[in-house]
Amino acid sequence: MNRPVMEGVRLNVPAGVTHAKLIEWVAEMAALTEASEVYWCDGSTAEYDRLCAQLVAAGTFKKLNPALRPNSYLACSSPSDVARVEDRTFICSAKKEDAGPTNNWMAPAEMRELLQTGSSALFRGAMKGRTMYVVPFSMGPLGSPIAHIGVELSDSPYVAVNMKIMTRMGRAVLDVLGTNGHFVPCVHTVGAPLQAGQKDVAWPCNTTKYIVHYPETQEIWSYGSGYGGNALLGKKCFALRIASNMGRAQGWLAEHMLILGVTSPEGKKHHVAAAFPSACGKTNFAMLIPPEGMNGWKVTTIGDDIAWIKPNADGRLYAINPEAGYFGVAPGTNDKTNFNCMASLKRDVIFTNVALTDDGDVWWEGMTDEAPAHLLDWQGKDWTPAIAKETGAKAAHPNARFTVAATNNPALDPAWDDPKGVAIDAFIFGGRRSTTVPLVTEARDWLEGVYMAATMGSETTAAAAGAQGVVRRDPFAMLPFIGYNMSDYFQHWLDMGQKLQASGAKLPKIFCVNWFRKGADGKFVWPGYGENMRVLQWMIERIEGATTGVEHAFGTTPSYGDLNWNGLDFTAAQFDQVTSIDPAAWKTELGLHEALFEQLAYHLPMEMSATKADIEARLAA
Ligand code: SAT
Ligand code: MN
Repeated sequence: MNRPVMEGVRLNVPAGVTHAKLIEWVAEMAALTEASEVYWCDGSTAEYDRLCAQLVAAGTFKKLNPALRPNSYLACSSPSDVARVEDRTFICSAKKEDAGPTNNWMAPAEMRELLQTGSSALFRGAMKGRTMYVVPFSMGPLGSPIAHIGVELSDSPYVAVNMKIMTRMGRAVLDVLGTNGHFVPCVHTVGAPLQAGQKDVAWPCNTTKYIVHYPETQEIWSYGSGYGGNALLGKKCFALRIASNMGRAQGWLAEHMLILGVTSPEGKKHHVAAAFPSACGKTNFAMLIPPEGMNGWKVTTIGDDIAWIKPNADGRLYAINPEAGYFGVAPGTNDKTNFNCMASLKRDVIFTNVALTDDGDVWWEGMTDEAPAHLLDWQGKDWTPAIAKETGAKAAHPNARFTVAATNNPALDPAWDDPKGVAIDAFIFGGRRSTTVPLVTEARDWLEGVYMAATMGSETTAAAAGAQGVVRRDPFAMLPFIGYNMSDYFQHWLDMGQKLQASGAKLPKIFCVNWFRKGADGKFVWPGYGENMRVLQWMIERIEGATTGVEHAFGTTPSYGDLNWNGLDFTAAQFDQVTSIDPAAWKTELGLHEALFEQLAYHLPMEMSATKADIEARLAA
């Protein structure tokens, strides 16, 4: 059924789509953005192939050598559009206090004027000369009681094909929506309208960028970027920023966490959810292969980036992965750091900002010990090891990414798509810290765990635009992703714990880890990757009540003899280097906790300062 709108653009509503509110919104957005065409994605493979071919013709994609990397593509972005833009990300709640001091805020009416209603509003005419893709998607298994639906309107076919991999996308979602199902409206434009006859560029975007969320009306508006979380709006914008608001209102958690299953040699299975900031190894941890010497242990992946966690009737917390694919960091990924990931990337991949080899395959720093003799770097320039040595030029951008379906992962957990989710036994929180924070600490109770997560610090990475390697507080690894006031978020975690405890359920244990302590030589002391299984085993044994640890000022840590060292030569002295507690460093650290609490004073739960006082008293004793 074709229904004309004012400007004469056909809406091309597919037969059988009867959701009046959806159709009305699409019409309104087509009129506002002056898109030249409207196309509804059905999510089929034929459509994916067609759009990819179109992206190849437009110069956005290069098709990789099908003999080396079947059904795969490389996209290289504009150098000004390579990562999330946190300083351009806004939470436009009605009240500023509800966005809190860690989010950028603007009054909704003011933002709407700028984007939508003003005479020179940015979205006005923003899609001129472009097709508006209607991308219906489900975050979580289609029809699951934990899942939620969104519809993204985007003028980027790159976004449409990435959404096909990253979410359950297409016609089936519209069928679940029916005539009046609830969906989160997400509007995205690269902000590069084309005048009649104007030739397009390979990666259209705008130097002005806005990533905007209206929590009260659950809307997302994204302008000017085509990259990652700025543009694939199901991910950070919906599944974290908007969903954290939904979770707060409805009594559940939307977290920046991987979910993995871990099976012991005896066949007993546990599930853990682990929060680390972007580009700190969530994907590697979620696909971990236990080292030799730990035969019989097995890790399976439920998710690698985001967890939606809801209390079940049995009193336990159940988690689903709302996504259907991985948008992971390529540099540093190799057969040793993440064998399962490399296996996942053998085919059916969209690579963004990695380097192109002369035989039409991809390469990135760390993929092989030796770099190819010649490459085209992520900006299409000649690259050789000699040039790199001289200029420091990277072949792949440090935030280069792959987009691949979860079903490509050989370690995929059989329950990854289970609408009911998996019961969580433990939460892990970890930052990237070259000093101070020990390898692993177990919280003595829920409150102590919430304190650990809330005060977590991490060195910044290339996943966000801006300075790298700077320690900043990144509570729950959610600093860029909490869609409301952070103090209220801490309170929500405390309330959830209290409610679960009141129901008589056994709460998940909470652990804090740090794989990144460095020695005097500036090198990581802990070998990491597969060896993290040793820490995971200790956690499982703690959950089972099968091992001990040593209590200290902040919690409980294993002593050297508590970890399984079978097959690894790691001395007690090295162990001391990654677990030692330096009182002076901790004094400084607690000062940083205090600075965070001062910043978050409005609504900060009293328990936070009280827990800090307890730690200080224990440290002084
Ligand atoms: O937000 S992205 O999906 O671009 C990557 C990340 O920061 O985890
Ligand atoms: Mn992430």
